[in-house]
Amino acid sequence: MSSQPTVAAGNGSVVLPLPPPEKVATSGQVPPAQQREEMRLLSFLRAPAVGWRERFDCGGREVARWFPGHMAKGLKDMKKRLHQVDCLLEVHDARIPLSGRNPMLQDALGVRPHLLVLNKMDLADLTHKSRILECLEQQGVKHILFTDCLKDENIEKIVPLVTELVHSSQRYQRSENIETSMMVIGVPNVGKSSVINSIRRLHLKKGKASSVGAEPGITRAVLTRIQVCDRPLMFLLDTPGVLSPRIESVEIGLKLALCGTIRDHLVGEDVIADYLLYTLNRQQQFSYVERYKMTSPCDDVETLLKSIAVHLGKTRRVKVLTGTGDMTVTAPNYNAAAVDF
Ligand SMILES: Nc1nc2c(ncn2[C@@H]2O[C@H](COP(=O)(O)OP(=O)(O)OP(=O)(O)O)[C@@H](O)[C@H]2O)c(=O)[nH]1
Ligand SMILES: [Mg+2]
Repeated sequence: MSSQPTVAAGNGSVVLPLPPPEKVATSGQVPPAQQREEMRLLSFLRAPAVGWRERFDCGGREVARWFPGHMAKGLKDMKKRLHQVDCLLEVHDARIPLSGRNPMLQDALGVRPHLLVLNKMDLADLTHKSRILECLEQQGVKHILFTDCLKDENIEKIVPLVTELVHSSQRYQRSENIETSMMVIGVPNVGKSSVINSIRRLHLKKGKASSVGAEPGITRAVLTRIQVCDRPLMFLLDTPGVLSPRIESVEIGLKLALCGTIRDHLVGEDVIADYLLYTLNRQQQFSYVERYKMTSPCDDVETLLKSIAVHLGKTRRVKVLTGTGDMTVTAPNYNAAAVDF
């Protein structure tokens, strides 16, 4: 009997012999995109017959615990500086374009023209871009731009768009000013400081003016004005990320956590990993099977983390109590596995 895996049709007949995984992964003739599609198909076909979880069990978690109180101060400081500002540049993560924006920012500061920049487009699936734009327009967002700070894609569109917005709006007591001032707002870690640095690099050929980091909470206070362009003369005010204290649901909180907007330890690395696993499975994205050399996809986070820990060789020493005293044993390091996932 052949040892090749097969998939049985509903009527019991065998319909599709599957090549062994290594054959697919190493075949030199197959283009990488096709190889990836084959791997996806292969993982899908090896998936358990039972369906994936229909719902994510949030286990009675409370969103309120995830939001640090100091953010209220940030918002207060922003309001104080609003009189120096002609336009709001709201940066958000393009991977979650319809969730997790902070409505308080708009409520408190929204008297100015507003441009929504959906950054990190390099990490987002933009297949349904026109649908996203439609939904946002229905929510009243009129000016939207997708950007990627790593390649400066679309960054050059920001200055002309802001100039046009400011010229076609009421400038209040700032009408005598020749320069334009923008305030960059948004939830933490979406790339606000990176957008500022990219605009500045593009127009002034100057280096970083605002600190950037992979953790949320890098920008701590409303900063002094940073010049980003000469012609037209334009300044930007960087601000700390501010989350909404009234986040709509735990699931939206988990999406924000997955995008690095909330510090991992506040939510729990294993919970974030479990939500990612749930999302990937529902979208039939099984590349993790190949990445961690697993035999098939799974829907149980403990099984997943154990496989990852074993694959990465991530273990930790733990003390266990036995009848004859303490014993130190080596166990999989679930936390390290969750961080890698
Ligand atoms: N892939 C990708 N990463 C980005 C992009 N823009 C920023 N980043 C990364 O995202 C992380 C956060 O960037 P920051 O510019 O510090 O974000 P921020 O919104 O200012 O963060 P806080 O000041 O903490 O609120 C950094 O690791 C950046 O390198 C992008 O367009 N694509
Ligand atoms: Mg910042």
